[in-house]
Amino acid sequence: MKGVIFDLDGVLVSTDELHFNAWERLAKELGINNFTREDNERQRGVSRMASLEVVLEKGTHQYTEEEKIELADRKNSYYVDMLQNLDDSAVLDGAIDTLKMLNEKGIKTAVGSASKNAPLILEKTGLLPYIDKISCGLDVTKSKPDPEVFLVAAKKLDIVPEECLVVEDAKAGIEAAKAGGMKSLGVGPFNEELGADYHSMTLGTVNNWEEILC
Ligand code: B16
Ligand code: MG
Repeated sequence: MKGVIFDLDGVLVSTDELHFNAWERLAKELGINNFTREDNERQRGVSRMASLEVVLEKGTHQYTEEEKIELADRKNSYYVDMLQNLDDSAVLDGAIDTLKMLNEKGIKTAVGSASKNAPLILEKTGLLPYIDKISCGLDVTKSKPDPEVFLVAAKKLDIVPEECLVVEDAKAGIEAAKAGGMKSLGVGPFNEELGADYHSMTLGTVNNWEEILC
């Protein structure tokens, strides 16, 4: 492998709780008082507009496209406010050591994230110096499971997809990696169910990097 493309939320950092709080606040404002963590689980790795649909499904009101954009913007403003206090405590187990190991081996690193806030999150958590390129929600029009965000990352790294490994915590992300012709490593609580080529609970518990990177 010449490059490793990391999904951001759930792989390198955890901002799940902040997403949950921001969506829950919006839901309450819309009179939806039963937005749960299970609903939030379905928003993992999916785009902002698709995440909004998960919230709106819980209510009965029909919104126009314009109204939906306002609602998504409102949730994002709550989320971005919370991101101002983000620091390196949000970095997940093994992330820094893995990035350092790859940097030392001369393997290029990129982020491939659905989030339009990826650059801010990387800056706030101190991960920016370890990342060669960022491909995020600002670069693409199609969200995972479409491979676009990972193909853009590979292109920015100037590496063919077949020489890139994708690390993901969401099923849609693993499907996107496969659709893009890339090998995948699944991490997180559902790592065994994601259908990835390799899996591990966290980046810190991977014990076969030699095999994965060959
Ligand atoms: P934003 P990832 C994803 O990040 C989150 O997992 C998902 O919950 C969120 O809806 C999506 O980013 C878009 O984020 O609203 O900040 O643009 O896992 O792809 O790094
Ligand atoms: Mg993720």
